[in-house]
Amino acid sequence: MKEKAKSDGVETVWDRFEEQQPQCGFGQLGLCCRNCNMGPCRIDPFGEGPSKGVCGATAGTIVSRNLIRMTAAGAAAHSDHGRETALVFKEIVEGEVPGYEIKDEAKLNSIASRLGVNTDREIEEVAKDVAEIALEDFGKQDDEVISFANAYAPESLQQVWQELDVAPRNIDREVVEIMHRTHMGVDADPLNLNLQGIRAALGDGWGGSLIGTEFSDVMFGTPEPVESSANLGVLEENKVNVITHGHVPILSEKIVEAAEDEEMIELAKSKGADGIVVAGMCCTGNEIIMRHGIPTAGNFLQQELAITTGAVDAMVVDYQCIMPSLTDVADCYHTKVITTSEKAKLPGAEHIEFDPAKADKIAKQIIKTAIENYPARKEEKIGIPEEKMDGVVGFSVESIVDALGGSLDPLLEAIKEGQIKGIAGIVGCNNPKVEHDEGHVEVAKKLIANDILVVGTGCWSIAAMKDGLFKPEAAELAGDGLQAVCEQLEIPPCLHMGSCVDNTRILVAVSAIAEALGVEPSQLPVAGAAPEWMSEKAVSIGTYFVASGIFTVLGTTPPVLGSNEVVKLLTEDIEEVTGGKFAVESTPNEIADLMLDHIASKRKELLG
Ligand code: BF8
Ligand code: SF4
Repeated sequence: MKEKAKSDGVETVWDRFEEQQPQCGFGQLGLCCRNCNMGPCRIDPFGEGPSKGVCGATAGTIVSRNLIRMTAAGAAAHSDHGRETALVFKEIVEGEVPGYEIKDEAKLNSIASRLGVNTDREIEEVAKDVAEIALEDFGKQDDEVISFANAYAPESLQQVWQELDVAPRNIDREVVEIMHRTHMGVDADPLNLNLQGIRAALGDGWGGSLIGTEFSDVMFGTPEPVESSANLGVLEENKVNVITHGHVPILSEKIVEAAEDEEMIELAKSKGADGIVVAGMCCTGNEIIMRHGIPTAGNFLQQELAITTGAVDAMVVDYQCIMPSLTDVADCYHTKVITTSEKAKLPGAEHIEFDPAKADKIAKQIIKTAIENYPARKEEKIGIPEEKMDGVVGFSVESIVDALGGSLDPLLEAIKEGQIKGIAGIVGCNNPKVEHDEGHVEVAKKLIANDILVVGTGCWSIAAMKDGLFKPEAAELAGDGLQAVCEQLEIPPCLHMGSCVDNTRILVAVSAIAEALGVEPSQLPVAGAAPEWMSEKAVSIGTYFVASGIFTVLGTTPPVLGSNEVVKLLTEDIEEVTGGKFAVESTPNEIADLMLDHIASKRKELLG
């Protein structure tokens, strides 16, 4: 597809990445500060030029401020998504959004029970209280930990947060406080700055993202194993192809429904198409593949390539990870890029604003726009690759427990017996700094070969699926122990747990395992990795995992190397307090080795 792009005269992310070389060294090290207009200032990493900014800020201050601003943006993105989900949920209860419903009452009751809400009432009453508590977590002004973190995080973990004074008090407030503290002339202490970064990240993982996941399950159903397929080959030449790209299931769920509407299918046929294909991309793709088995066209680095097939009649986007280049690429074909969120408009795109109160009508309007664009295809530019891969997805914590026969015991037993040596979470993006998907796939393969059960989310999941790792037969690539477990349970050795907000499913799973064994999450033979991460959301994710006791390996270097103090804090000192820490390794082999070593040493400590 890269070659097709070239011959069609399309510039891609890889071309622009080349043009950016060499990238700015100060930026890479985190040593550039633009936080006030006495600057911009930069610190000489070699100690020959300035060691302080105009205001006197040191490398440690500048690196820390820059890093936690990344965390703030990531936490904000996730949590704003979570808020949107909670607001629609509240509107369901108030009867303002007729297109949505409470689909999974059992899940709602389980959330309510965790929150201490009385479930012995009409479901609407329960829902009202749960929605109120969630929205309070975004707005309350006291210093108590947010209710969701309090309800979901293990007691021992919360104690650590209290001791460090990093328990999140309000999901939004922690983000605002980062912006305040990093303003010129406020917090200059690297440790203090990073602690606030941790607090905001915890507000994301145990707050905003968690609310996003839980409420989406209630409204759209908790995922269960379902077969589907992934890669650009899921597009069909003779059908209207609609790609839904972005993050929020509130829109993509409705797109899926509208495309199944008889009236829409008839309209597509009247334009000469055989039907309508909806395919996902990035995390909104993960949301609809997990819940409905809707195929996924690709992950982050494939968004431009999808349009390059010449067969995408509309690419519908909401927000996050949407490249502004999409409209340039679309200009070379007939594709309509349709923006839907007031928060995320693209010059050159058609804007059809989504409003949950008129969800069905707007979703149909979007599908109709795609259908009407079908006859505009440029025949000579159509070229859909054949590649697609099948697999089983849909592994929520609930469905994993079901697959295990109703309790975690068989998994714990397999870990104790050594059939499964440990559990690894692989998450995150694509990044042109890494060969597309190679980090994701190779790390996963090495881990399963060593009897590590792999779970993951985000663009990792799509990479793994395209490589066949979600097929039950992929168990053949696993070590003997893991293979036997997979065959017995009829599951693949790598489990798709959802979108990036659904990393909270991993937090919940790890907490449940730790509680079942009566230990801290940090004592478990568990490790995480983000081999190809690029987004600020990934910074927040990595931080909340480390602050929840999980050893986390990054495959691309975060901009912190300009301060030894900060590097030591994140890769060594933090382990003494939270039990988790970061490491950075660039090759998949080394990433997997670090995880294997960590898991082996935790096994030894835990099981002898
Ligand atoms: O939230 S993994 S590139 S799509 S940021 Fe984006 Fe990264 Fe993909 Fe989903 Ni997550
Ligand atoms: Fe320079 Fe300090 Fe202003 Fe940053 S805050 S730009 S280091 S003077």
